[in-house]
Amino acid sequence: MALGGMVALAGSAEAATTLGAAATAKGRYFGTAVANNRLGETDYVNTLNAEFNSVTPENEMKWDAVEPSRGSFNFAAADRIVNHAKSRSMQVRGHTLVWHSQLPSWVGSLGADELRKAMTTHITEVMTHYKGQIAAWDVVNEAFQDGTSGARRNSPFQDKLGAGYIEEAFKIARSVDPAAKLCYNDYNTDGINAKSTAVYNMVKDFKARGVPIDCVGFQGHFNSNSPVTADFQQNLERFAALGVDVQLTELDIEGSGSEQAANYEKVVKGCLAVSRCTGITVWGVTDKYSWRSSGTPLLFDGNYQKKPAYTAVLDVLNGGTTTPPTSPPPSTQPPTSPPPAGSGSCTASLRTDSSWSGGYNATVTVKAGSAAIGRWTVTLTMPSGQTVVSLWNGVTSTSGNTVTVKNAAHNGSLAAGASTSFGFTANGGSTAPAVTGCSVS
Ligand code: 9MR
Repeated sequence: MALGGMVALAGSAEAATTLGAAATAKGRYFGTAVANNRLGETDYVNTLNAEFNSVTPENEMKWDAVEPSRGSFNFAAADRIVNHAKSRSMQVRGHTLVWHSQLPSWVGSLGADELRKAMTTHITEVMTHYKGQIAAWDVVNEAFQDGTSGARRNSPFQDKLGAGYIEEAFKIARSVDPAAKLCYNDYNTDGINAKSTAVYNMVKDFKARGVPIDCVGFQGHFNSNSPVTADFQQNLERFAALGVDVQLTELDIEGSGSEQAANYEKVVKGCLAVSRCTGITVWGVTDKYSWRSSGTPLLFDGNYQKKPAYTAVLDVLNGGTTTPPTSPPPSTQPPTSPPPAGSGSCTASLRTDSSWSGGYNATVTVKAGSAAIGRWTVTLTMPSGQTVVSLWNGVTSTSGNTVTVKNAAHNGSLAAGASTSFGFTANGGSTAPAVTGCSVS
């Protein structure tokens, strides 16, 4: 991947002057959604070329654009974007192969057998056309419902092929272009909540059964109703711990001025702190052409002027205000001489981060006593009927209503007085469990 801009020397420190170059220096890409019909506008193209090193066609690779009628493919608009990207050595994210929206009506009217054939043909034709040119594909987009059910969204695919359509799509995709990273992409999954936990459980199941999946896209469409939450980074971490890359795929944050800048800063810092967060894509170059233009959610205003949010993002990427990564490598460095196993003490406390009828997410903070510790074990007594459905940054076992959580490989060693945390999602009630013990055995 080539640089999307110049690297300049600022004073004695080397600071990149464009988003693409700054992200590259951090081992990431910085991309934008691109609309084919804007490629004739000079300011648009100049900004795109100067600042970004990855593009996602905003609409041009969707089913209605590339296969408006069965078996008749039209790649002209998407090709123009891909060719532009290639000519500037930018990478391309493919968006998207299987989605309930922007789906031509002929697809929805097929019976199950024909729909399966049509899905197979669609994935095969589109991925073959772009084989070798796409860094990552959003193979399946937005397959889960909003809200607390954790259920799959109704769509022709879900309703006629069953939930297995998702893994069918990923398997076909792998066979067509084995070099492309295969992503699941969704929105309202940017924090720890019932929907993101449902996606998490699907990805975990895919990894356990060898269903090919390489990455999860978090769209990142934020506004006051859907704010950047404190557990944003933690959510990325729990997915990364499953062994997939994570990417911010459609980032935009409504607002203006320093408040918008602060939100962008949080999100970009969150990505930089997670080593498997491989890149960020904002959902458009300029506020002028945003899908929600009135919310002015992007980094350049309608006159292509850099907004405070732009400066905040560039500064974070340049490391000016960034804290070092916390995961991985481990957030707490092992002490230089490891404490003997079983020595020291710890305490644990639990807080509920969010809850809904029938479940909740919680974080447990584990703190070492006055001596360093090398490992820890926390016990929780669950209210009857509750089960832990996913847990991150710890290793769990259950016996009756006692859940025992031991440290993960990276967070057992704590200096005296230092703390770490693990998180989990429970179903079957929303009453918090009791923390019944913390030991270093
Ligand atoms: O930005 C896209 C807009 O131009 C289209 O009209 C819209 C139609 O569905 O899709 C927008 O992009 C969506 C993306 O493909 C998937 N996630 C949500 C995005 C914003 O709606």
